[in-house]
Amino acid sequence: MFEKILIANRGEIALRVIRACREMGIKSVAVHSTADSDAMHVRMADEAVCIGPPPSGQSYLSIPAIVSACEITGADAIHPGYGFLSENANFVQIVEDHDIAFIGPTAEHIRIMGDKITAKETMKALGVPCVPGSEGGVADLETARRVAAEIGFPVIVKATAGGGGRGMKLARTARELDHAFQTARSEAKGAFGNDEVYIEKYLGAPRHIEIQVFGDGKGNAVHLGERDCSLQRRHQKVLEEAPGPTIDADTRARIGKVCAEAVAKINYVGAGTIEFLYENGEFFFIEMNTRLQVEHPVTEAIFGVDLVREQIRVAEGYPLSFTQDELAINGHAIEVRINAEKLPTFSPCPGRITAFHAPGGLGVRMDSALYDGYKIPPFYDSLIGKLIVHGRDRAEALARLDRALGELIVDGVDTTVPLFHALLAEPEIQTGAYNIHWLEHWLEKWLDRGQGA
Ligand code: MV4
Repeated sequence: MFEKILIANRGEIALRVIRACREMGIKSVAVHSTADSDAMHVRMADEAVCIGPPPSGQSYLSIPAIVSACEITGADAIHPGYGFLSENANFVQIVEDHDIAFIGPTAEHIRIMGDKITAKETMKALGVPCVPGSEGGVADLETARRVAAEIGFPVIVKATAGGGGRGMKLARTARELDHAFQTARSEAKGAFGNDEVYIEKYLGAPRHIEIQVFGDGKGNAVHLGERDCSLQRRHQKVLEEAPGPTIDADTRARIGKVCAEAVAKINYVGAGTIEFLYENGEFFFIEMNTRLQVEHPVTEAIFGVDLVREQIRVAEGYPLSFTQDELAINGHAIEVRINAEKLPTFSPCPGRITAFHAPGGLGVRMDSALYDGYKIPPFYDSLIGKLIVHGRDRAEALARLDRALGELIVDGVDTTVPLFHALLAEPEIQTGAYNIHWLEHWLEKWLDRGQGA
């Protein structure tokens, strides 16, 4: 049994992990930069270690500093949260070489899924449906033209080292292919030091549906249904919901089984998310995330499970605490991400919080590291809270979200809250009739009308 876990993160996700530790009787260690001495995660943990100056490269991303903090405090394990070092295979390797447990998948699985070509080949071989495209990498223009001619335009050129929307170029016609291919390669070289690219058929109006999976590392795995994360702005998720408004029980069981079996076969350990584009009733794998995701609470709400507790348990070698048959969906959950940002530009808005009140009541969860008088530092992500609502059905969840947003008070900085009030009034949000492009189009109109200004 772990006695002490170090959380290599900050903000609301650090609190999320500290809370799970406390419920399990495990001591927690916070790490923080000098900019975060007054942060909530430092106050809430049992111990705290300062690991460096404000820039994350010298603190939350500093492997020597984090491993040293582990040794000094005698922590047995590290929980990486999301972002920062959570999907860094080298970090995982170093942690394990120091006899510290990493709460997450193996370095090998992180490496496989971090390279998008290898990830796709692996998933394809495991029977997961993928977007039609090149077999592996495309090294020259001639091959690019041949592949594109085979699958048909439009096509998208993607960097194997990319992911999450970075390093992609669209070619609508053959005329655009040469340019798309060359710029994708040179941008990939510049951004990732790796110019390998692959080509896929471009899907015009899909939804982003992701399947939550969980493995025990010993050939057993379950799925916890899907989340619809189609509402994004510049590849940043804005609102997520579970179950997906367009996914029925049969469809869920089918794709869920494929995903659970795939990760079981590779002895995957811990939480994972298999991302799909979903169009005309078909799933197409795009990427796998080997971490706990920001939006995990919507899955927790409808399944009534604690995913962080489960991550800690399987990292200790315990079996999964639920079987697939025991996992049943109860109601509907929606999360909105609240950012300290100024509309209409969404520019970060750090500063002093002069008043904070979190909403409450039945079916309301607010994960936030804010408090009255807290000063949001300018060095990190602008996410300041996640509001998660749970209702018996989607309509109840939507009404509850509007109610809870009305109770929320964040004074002193601008936030994205006004956006959500407006979004909830839209028929497409009320009915769930949106795809990955809907939000950007709606925002353009909404901001043009001077809203949120
Ligand atoms: C695509 C696509 C259309 N066709 N791949 C963007 C993020 C990365 N995870 C994959 N992305 C896309 N890949 C094919 N073959 C459209 C996108 C995409 C997108 C995907 C999910 C959510 C929002 C998006 C916004 C723009 C483009």
